[in-house]
Amino acid sequence: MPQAESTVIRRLRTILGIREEVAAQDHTFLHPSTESRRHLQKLHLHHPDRNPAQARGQVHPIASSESFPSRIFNTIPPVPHPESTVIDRLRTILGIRACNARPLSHLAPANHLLSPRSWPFALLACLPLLLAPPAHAHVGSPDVYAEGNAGPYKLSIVIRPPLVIPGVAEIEVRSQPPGIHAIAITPLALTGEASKHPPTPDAMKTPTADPNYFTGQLWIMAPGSWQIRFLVDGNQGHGVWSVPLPAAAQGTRKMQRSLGIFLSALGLLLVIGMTGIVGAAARESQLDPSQSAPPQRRRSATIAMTVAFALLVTGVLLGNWWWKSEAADYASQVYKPLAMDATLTRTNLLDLKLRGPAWLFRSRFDDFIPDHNHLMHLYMIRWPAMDVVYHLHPDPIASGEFQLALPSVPAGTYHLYADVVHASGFPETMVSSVTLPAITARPLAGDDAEGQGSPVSSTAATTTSFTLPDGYTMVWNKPAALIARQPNDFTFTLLDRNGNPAPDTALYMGMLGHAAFVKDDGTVFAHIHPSGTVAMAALMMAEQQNAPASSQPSGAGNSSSSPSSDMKDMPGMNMSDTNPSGGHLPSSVSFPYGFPTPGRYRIVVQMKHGAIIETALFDAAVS
Ligand SMILES: [Cu+2]
Repeated sequence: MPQAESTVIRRLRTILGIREEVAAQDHTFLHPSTESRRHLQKLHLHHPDRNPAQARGQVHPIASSESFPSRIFNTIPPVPHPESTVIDRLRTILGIRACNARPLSHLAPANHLLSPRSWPFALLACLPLLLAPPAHAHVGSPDVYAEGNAGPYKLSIVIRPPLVIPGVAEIEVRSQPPGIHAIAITPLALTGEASKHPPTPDAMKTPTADPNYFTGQLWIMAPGSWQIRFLVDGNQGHGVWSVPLPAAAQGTRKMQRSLGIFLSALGLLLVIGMTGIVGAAARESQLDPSQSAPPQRRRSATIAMTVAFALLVTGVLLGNWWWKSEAADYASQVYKPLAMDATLTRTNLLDLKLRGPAWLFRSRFDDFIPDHNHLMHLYMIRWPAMDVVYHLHPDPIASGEFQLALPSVPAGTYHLYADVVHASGFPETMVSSVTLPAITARPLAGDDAEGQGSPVSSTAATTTSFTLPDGYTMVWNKPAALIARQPNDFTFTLLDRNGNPAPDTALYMGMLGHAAFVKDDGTVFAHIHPSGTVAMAALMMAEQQNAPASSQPSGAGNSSSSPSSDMKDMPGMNMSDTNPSGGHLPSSVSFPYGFPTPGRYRIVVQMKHGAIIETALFDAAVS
């Protein structure tokens, strides 16, 4: 028997993976006496090596003296957090790569609004839902176009944010100069603790033969104020740049009626079929094929079918209730625009009251931060001719209330577009309109600007030159074709009275130029700068975090773009209009942008020379 026993023991050892010499030290493993069991219990509770790492099943070297208990602890299988298991499975199902799918606890509290349990359901609930036109930063123009420097490399970036959250952001990069080996991208919160813990970056692909064109995708797991960090490696070393990305679910649309009818019919068929199966099972399952069912079995079949039908209907009703509650939960996260009431009080005092539902992290109206010098940038455009445009800067007088003493204004109805940026870096544009009488009041002052042109309907949308009131001219280097959603550089040059490039170009609110792209049906408004569509305040916040990231040891050259290195593109630090380089500023300015939809647009371009702010109007027909 002892021989047989040792064979069994050897086999068991092999199965359990216990090394011969280790097992030889303590046969109590397989023959535990009461004493050794007590010993084992004690070790289990008080083993000095037992630590949380072991509890998670991490490999631990076999200790010489207490080999077998250590080994036992080491064989404890990993005990994942139940929630993380569910999330991991869903990630696998949804194809979310681990590097992007960080535990939700890595998000800032403000971003942690979808509970880990609710987001997959929210995603499911909105799968068949299509979307309404988006609006938040800018109006109807959700794609991010940006241009900037990651160290020695110039990047032109397009980020197409997801329409539902969680969702995938599509990212394109065009780079210069050549010589970039790799670009990695990572999404992280713009502010808070989560902004200090970037997830493992994803490598971008070069899908075409062009080595300077990169594409990538990132999952945006929660609504909020995000940034995408670009880590570039190439011939000239390492560079980092971050682009803010305000992410919010844009809306839901009801299921198509025909699809609803089709699915309802299929569902009804399933319910009837299931009821029939239950009835047949109760009636005939225990009969031979040739036998017919006795009356008693027919009765019980009727009862079974009634019960089954009631249960199925209850299931359908509960499912409907679950679907509706999930849809309502998701709807609460859909972006709700901030509203603004504009009224003229006294002769020229424009009062702007903000109101709107508390939405996710927007619970207050007094957390705005200055964005290129001002808390609010107000574009006031006479409608529908779009022939008179003001760029003004109301001041806050109370929480959620701004006021402005209007300059002299011709009578008319004006569309108002007011840009603000929250402390989180999340920008919003409020839309309103106001009808004004002819106002004779103060002259323009400070950063205020005004421009007048011909009505948008009277021009042929072929304008490439605009004569300014002081004899200067602004010229648009217009691309041959303007196609919706295609990134373009919109380049404008200021010429003096002799038609030469303006020698006295100055910075206007820290930048070479400001542009507003406005669609003639009022559905699109975007206030753009040389660095793109991103709010300058948010861009500065992202930029300030890049210094530590670029000094990480992975970089070769370690030359992060510095805000002061290119003031005209990154006018973050000093918003004064003095020329930082002391020399001549370029007389041309370029804005990276892509029209969101086809149609007719008016482009309001502002540049400054000397102390004069010029406002030129151009028209574009977009196909
Ligand atoms: Cu601006």
